[in-house]
Amino acid sequence: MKRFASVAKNSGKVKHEMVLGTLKDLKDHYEVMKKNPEMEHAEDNMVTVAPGKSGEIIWQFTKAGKVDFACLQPGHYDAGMKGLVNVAAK
Ligand SMILES: [Cu+2]
Repeated sequence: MKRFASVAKNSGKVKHEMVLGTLKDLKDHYEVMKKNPEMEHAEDNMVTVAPGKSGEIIWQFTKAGKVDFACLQPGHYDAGMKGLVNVAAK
């Protein structure tokens, strides 16, 4: 259905990531990240981006609706690094 390609550019000074998922999955993962801040990710629904670098997520959505995303680096989610991808029906 909807193919989503997102290039995330990190122009900051610290590592960020973009993770797509349900709010519950994001929050669960965030708790794990707080205990393991050096976690590296290779899953398709997430990308970790070092300072000055770019990363990409390519994702196939199967239904219309809103899908959450967030940066799960410790402290970042709490600082408001989150948002919604709006998947259109057509
Ligand atoms: Cu971040």
